Amino acid sequence: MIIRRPPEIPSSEITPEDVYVNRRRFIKAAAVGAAGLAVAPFALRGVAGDGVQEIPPRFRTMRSELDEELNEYKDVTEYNNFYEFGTDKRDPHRNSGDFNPRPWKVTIGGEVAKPGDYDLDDILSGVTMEDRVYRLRCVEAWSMVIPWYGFPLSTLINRVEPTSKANFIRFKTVVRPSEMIGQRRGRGTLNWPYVEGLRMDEAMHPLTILVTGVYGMDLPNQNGAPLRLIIPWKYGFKGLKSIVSIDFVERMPLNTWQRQNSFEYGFYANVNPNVSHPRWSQARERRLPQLRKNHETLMFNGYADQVAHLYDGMDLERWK
Ligand SMILES: Nc1nc2c(c(=O)[nH]1)N[C@H]1C(S)=C(S)[C@@H](COP(=O)(O)O)O[C@H]1N2
Ligand SMILES: [Mo]
Repeated sequence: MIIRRPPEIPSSEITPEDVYVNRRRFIKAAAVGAAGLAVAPFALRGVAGDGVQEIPPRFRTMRSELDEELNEYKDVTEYNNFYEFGTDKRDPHRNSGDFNPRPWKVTIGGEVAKPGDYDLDDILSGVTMEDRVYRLRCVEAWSMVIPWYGFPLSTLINRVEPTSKANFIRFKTVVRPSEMIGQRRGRGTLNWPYVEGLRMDEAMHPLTILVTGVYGMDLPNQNGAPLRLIIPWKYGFKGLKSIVSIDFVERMPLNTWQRQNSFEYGFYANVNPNVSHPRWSQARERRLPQLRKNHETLMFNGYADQVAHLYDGMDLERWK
């Protein structure tokens, strides 16, 4: 996002069309077979390449609420933004193998009755995990449909009992230059730690989730293991990864991309097809694995009915 290139996708990020077309054609052809055989194409879309698990069967028929197909596990886990591991879309998958997300603690502080260093296992004990299929719309104008595995952020907020002064929440990503090549001296692209923030009503909204998995399995390192945030009506950069601290604060915190370039990025970052990025239009998006902007971008990324009221009376061009 900081690299000044023409707005279209750089050629280095584009998988040759024939690769995708052939793969898709193959999957389609296989899928018309008998019901029993329909398992086979799905397994092909699984994690077999990584050699560990198979995608759980419930994802075979899962679609988004707008009846969209899920993106393949491979798209979700090999095309990432996680600048701590490098700025190329393939870097996080390639460079995050040495990162160790267990054990993990999250420091919760600021305006709460129950601050402390919480063990992740303790945070997760007693919460009900669920699959949530959301569109992820990156500010760079590409998108995916992803089955996250997580729980509402509000569950954790209620547990730590914010005070009446808690108007916003500030989140931080871990800093571990020894395991994160992008954080090493001289490689600097951003100021670390990566920080993000939400207004309390946004944080409490039932669509806002803390995520520990994708496709029902633990998050791979490149997707923000072991705990990350997802706010589906906002640009992807609000969903910070590998969270180590959550602070309840009175004033609106500064977030990484706003600090980096406040002309281009704001605090709210609500998906809005009517407000262009200074360097490109946000009216359309490229749904991976497509090469062209083949989808219209929807207001609030398609979640307007649920969230538009949060911004009643706000000038969305000013509060971008
Ligand atoms: N700590 C951290 N979190 C981050 C980023 C990052 O560079 N560092 N990139 C953001 C951006 S721009 C996007 S689009 C999403 C991508 O999430 P995904 O790779 O799981 O699809 O993560 C967000 N969270
Ligand atoms: Mo993004």
